[in-house]
Amino acid sequence: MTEQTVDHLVIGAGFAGLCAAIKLDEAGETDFVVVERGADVGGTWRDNTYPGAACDVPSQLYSFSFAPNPDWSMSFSPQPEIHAYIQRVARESGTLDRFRFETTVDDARWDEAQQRWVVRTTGPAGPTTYAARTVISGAGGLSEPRLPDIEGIEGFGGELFHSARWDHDVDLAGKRVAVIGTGASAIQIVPAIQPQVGHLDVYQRTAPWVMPRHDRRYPTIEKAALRHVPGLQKVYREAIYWGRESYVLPFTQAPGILAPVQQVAKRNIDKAISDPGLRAKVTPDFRMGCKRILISNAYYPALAADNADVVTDRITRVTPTGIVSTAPDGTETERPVDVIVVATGFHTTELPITEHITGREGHTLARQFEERGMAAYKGSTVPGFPNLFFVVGPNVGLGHSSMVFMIEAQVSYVVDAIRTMRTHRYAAVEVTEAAERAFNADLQRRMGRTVWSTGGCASWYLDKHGNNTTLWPRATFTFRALTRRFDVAAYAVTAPTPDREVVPA
Ligand code: N01
Repeated sequence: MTEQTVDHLVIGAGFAGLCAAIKLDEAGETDFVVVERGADVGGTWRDNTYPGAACDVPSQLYSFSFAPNPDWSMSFSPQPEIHAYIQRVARESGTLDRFRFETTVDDARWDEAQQRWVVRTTGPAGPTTYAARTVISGAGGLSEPRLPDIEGIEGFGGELFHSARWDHDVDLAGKRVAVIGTGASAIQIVPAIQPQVGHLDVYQRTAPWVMPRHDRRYPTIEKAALRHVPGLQKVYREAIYWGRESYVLPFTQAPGILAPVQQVAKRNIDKAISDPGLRAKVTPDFRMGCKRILISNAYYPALAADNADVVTDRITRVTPTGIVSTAPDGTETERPVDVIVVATGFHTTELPITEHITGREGHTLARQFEERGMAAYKGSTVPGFPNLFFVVGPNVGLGHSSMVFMIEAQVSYVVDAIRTMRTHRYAAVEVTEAAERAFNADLQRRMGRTVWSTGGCASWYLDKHGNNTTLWPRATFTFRALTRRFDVAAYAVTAPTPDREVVPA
């Protein structure tokens, strides 16, 4: 067992963890480690290698503001390019020497006497225990695949894998393939594999709204201009940012405004699908925006292809050789299948890392979230868990814009907290119950008017109590304003005096 003392321990090396590492380093907080269970940086963009994987937010915005990239090939870049971008930014940041790959966090426990987190990890060199002043979790909400609980699925005799764990050794050519799910991942997978498979069954529980994808390849001359014309990339970024931000009002206050946009999505169906039965099947029965709005020009044509079927009957069980579904009248149909692709999403409303984090009062954060609901102050801090910061914590997700923007805002809050702690020699900062409750009461009050609550759908945005614990219900610039400075008044602080006296902030 190795023991090591560090100032800061960052969990995860995706956009969030990497941003934290870079900004800590820039702030002179160089004594940190980043522990990452994968073998490389990239997080979700390392894990999601499925055919057709690409970002549905334009790359000029879905990238770090401090690391613009004039070389994006497309306005919506494919996954390999995004992963390569993250790798390059990591390499050029000079922080990689502090990344510990293939290292999992087994347990993080607050030690009140030491005023430090004791974090046990397992990595290639065996177990290590870190004593860290702060823990910054960039473990993300889309890291743990959610497998559907379907009778018999373990006994399936063919190949079966989750969209985020694509098995590239499986050759789909000519095979009978089933895709379960019709979310953001599935609608990219379906058109990418449909031309090569023998037969494709798409199991749809809820039809999504799918808008045309206005993608384009950047010509060489435009890339050269983006590289050489001062400020041009910033202009692109700002234009995309404000275009996206125009969705905030309809999403959060006036969902009716999206009615004409919904018509565009309907036309997208009618243009690609002539069969009225299939058109009806894929037309959503909830208001646009209630679930993530998807974009694709190829999804509906793929569903309309001769070798594809959309199955809307409920899946009742999986047999060793097929999938059995049941029609509303009780009729069962078994469809034979060689490969099942499970595109059923992630454990988003539980934040799996919280099972491994034990706070000041001796219980896990998962238990606290289970009892009180998943909530944090500004998506970042939780009472009972001093010096623990989230990047992409509760209610920081977006339905319309770039998560990288939110990540940068949140990291600036965390770094300012650490700066404040150093300046005032605080050993610990812990958000007060009152501040956290007031923040979330206001947030949930705002949720009442949003399309996510009123749009007539069931989505992973909502927890089992019907509370939206995942999305940010205001403008992203408001989030940035709220996180620009660490507001120590919302925190109880502990000074590093021998008697660990709590100092009112
Ligand atoms: O997962 P999802 P995803 N039986 O949870 C269905 C991000 N992302 O991996 O709608 C049958 O959205 C489920 O049905 P229903 C993005 O934030 C970003 O596609 O719940 N079906 C749904 O159709 C996104 O939101 C990009 O009724 C079952 C699907 O599976 C998030 O990742 C690209 C089922 C799950 O959809 C997750 O997307 C891709 C069951 N038991 C993903 N359980 C970008 O481009 C679930 N389903 C940035």
